[in-house]
Order: sequence, then C-alpha cells, then structure tokens
Amino acid sequence: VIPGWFSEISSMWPGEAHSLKVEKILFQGKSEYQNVMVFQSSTYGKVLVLDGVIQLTERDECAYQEMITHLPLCSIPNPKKVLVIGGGDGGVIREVAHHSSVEKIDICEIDKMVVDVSKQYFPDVAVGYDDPRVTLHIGDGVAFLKEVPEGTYDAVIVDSSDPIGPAQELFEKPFFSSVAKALRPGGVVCTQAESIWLHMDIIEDIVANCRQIFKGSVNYAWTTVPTYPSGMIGFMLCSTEGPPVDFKHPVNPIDENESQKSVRPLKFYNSEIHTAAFCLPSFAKRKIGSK
Ligand code: PUT
Repeated sequence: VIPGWFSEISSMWPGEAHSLKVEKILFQGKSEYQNVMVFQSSTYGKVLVLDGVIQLTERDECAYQEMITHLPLCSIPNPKKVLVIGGGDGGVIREVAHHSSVEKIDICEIDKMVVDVSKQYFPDVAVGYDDPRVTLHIGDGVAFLKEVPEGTYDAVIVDSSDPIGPAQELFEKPFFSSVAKALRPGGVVCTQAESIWLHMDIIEDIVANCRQIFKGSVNYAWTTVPTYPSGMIGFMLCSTEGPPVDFKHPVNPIDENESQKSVRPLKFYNSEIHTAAFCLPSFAKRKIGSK
C-alpha cells in the first residue's frame, strides 16, 4: 500500500489493484451492511467506496450510469414504469428522468447510508432524487421484488455492487426469476454484469441463467469506466416473452434537445455507442455469443 494513495485490493481481481492519489478523506462510516468512504482524489474528483471497492468517481460515473440506464430504456418504445434495484447514489434515477415517457420510478436500495452520503457529497449524482416521479424504498431488493404484482414494470435496472457482500443474491437465478415476473411481456432488464477480462465465469453463469428465464432476447453489452477493475464493466440485457426487443438497434433514441433541457445533459451515451456496446471481442463472443 502506497502512503497517500487508495488501492483497490480485492479477491475478485487478484494480483492487481488500481490506485488513486488521495487529497483528503471526506467521510468514513460503517453501516449495517458495509464500510462507506468518500475521498477527494487528485484527478477523478470525489470517489465513493463501499467495502474497499470504488463505486463511482465524479469524473467517469457518466459512462456507467448513462449506459446501464439508456441501453434498456432506449430499446423499448415509451417506457412508463421503471424499477431500479440498488443504485442508492441516485445516478441511475437521474438518467431515467431523461425519459419523458416515464411516469413512475421506484428505487429500492438496501443501505440508507449510501443515499445520505450521496446526497451530501455527490449532489450532481443524487439530483435524481429531486424528480417527483421517484419513490425511494429502503430495503432488500430481493424481498421487494417478491411483493411486486406480476407484469408491473416496463423496465428493471439492477445497479449492484460486486457479488461479494450485500449484492450477492442479485446475481443468482431466483432473483432473475423474480425480475422476469415483475416485468410486462416484452419488458426489459439491465443488470450490472462485471468484466469480460476478469469475470468470464460469473458472466457465463449469468448468461446461462438468463437464457433459461428470459424467453425474449439475452445480450451482453459493455462500456469503458477507467476507475473500475480492468477499465470496463458489462451489462446483461434481457427481455421477457412478448413484443420482440432488438437491443442492438435503439427504437427510442433520446431527443438531443429534450436532453439538453434536463438537469444534466448526456455526457457519454448516444445511439452509435449504444449499438457498438454489443460488439464483443472474439474471446468473449466464443464464450457467450448472443441470442
Ligand atoms: N455499481 C457498479 C459497481 C462495480 C464495482 N466494481
């Protein structure tokens, strides 16, 4: 460990640790679920860390939040009801709010400390909570979904941390079955699905489970995020049986003018990068392909 630097050490990426120079530690706390830390970095702005793992930095959070949200929502016409599981920092709901067709945004985050800390230290991310369409539920996403009446949502977005700690169940088959039940026919889910450089075994399991559960399309997409392990992260996009969804060709592009009027113009997402996100390197294509 280099003094004055934060190094992201985890058994999920053995033998490597990305480091950021720390200017000042702004917050350190322990919630019921995890250690929460915020620090000011020299080059990536403020950084949110949970159990020693970087969740977001002010500089590159746009790449993750915009892609995990607009990949699913731009793939279906007129999304109206959206559920976010996790995503307590508020960045995903900020992005959902770009879609004027959306009438209701539910968010279920297990850890209230993540919400409170984000509101205090990341106002440009937590601004999502100001939208009147948002209802925040503090609780376990797995339990929340079990109570959701069948066919309620057009889209579910699962913005989880890694599958060690409170998010573990969000990577398991029973959870995906509950998501499928909560979606209307032809509804879509987008879940955080780790890195093809580091976690091909996890991704293969997710793909196998999703192919059994989601009878529409099942696709893996990815984006660059410089401060995530291996500099990238992937998403699993699936649709339920019903009106077909072609994730690779957005049918609901975000109108540039409308997006400029909103709280925060898009920084990363556009329709070209949407389609490109589904192109996989050959080694990953051989393992997971697409349906
Ligand atoms: N919300 C995504 C976090 C990923 C951390 N490795």
